[in-house]
Amino acid sequence: MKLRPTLTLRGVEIHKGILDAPEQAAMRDALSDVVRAAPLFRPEMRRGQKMSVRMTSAGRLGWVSDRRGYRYEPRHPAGMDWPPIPDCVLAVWRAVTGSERAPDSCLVNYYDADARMGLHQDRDEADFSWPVVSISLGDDALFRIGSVEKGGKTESIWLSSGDVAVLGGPARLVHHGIDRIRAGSSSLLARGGRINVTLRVAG
Ligand code: MD3
Ligand code: FE
Repeated sequence: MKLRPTLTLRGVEIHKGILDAPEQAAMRDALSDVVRAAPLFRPEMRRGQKMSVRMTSAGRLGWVSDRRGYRYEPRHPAGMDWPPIPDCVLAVWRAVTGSERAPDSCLVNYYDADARMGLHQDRDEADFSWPVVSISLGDDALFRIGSVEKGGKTESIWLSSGDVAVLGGPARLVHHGIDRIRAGSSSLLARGGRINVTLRVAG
C-alpha cells in the first residue's frame, strides 16, 4: 500500500489507486472467504422493496435492514456470527486513519451492472466522531456526494478499483450514493461488478 497525495471533494478525502493489483487481488480473495462464511443478501427497506445492492458484513457488528428498520446486529440474518475482518482490510484502515481504535464493522456491498444506491446519510452508528473508510474494488462507480442538509447541490466522481475514500470530520454526515456502475471496466472480479468495503466504528 502506497500513500499518495489525496484529492478532496466536499471534505471527502480520496486516495486514488492506493492498492496495487496484487493487493486488490488479495483483498478480493479474502472477501470471497467472508462471503462464503456469511452469504450476500439483499436487504429489504421499510416498505418491503429490496435494495439492488447485495450485502454482508465482517466484524463484531454487521449492518442489516428489514421492515423493522436499519441497524447493526451481532449476527447475519441467517443466524451465524459475522466472520472476522480480514487483516488486509484492517491494514487499510490503519494506513489512512491513524486511528487508535480498530473498526468493529466491515460492510461488504456487491453491485452488479444494474445496482445503485440512492442518496443517503450514514447515521446508524453510535458516535459520528469516528471516520468511515470506503474501499472500491472491481468496476468503476459514479459516486455522488452532496451536503449535510437534504436537497443541497451535489458533485460526482468516478471511483475505481483500488481507490480508498475517508469520510470524517465535517464530511461524516454528508449525503452520498452510487448512481451507476461502468460494467466491464475492471477484470478483477471474474463475474464482473463492483465490491465496496466500508469500515466503521459502529457501536
Ligand atoms: C460519505 N456505500 O454502504 S461508499 C454505504 O460505494 C455506502 O457502496 C457506497 O454509502 C458504496 O453506506 C458509498 C462511500 C461512502 C461511505 C460512507 C460515507 C461515503 C460516505 C459516510 C459519510 C459520508
Ligand atoms: Fe453510505
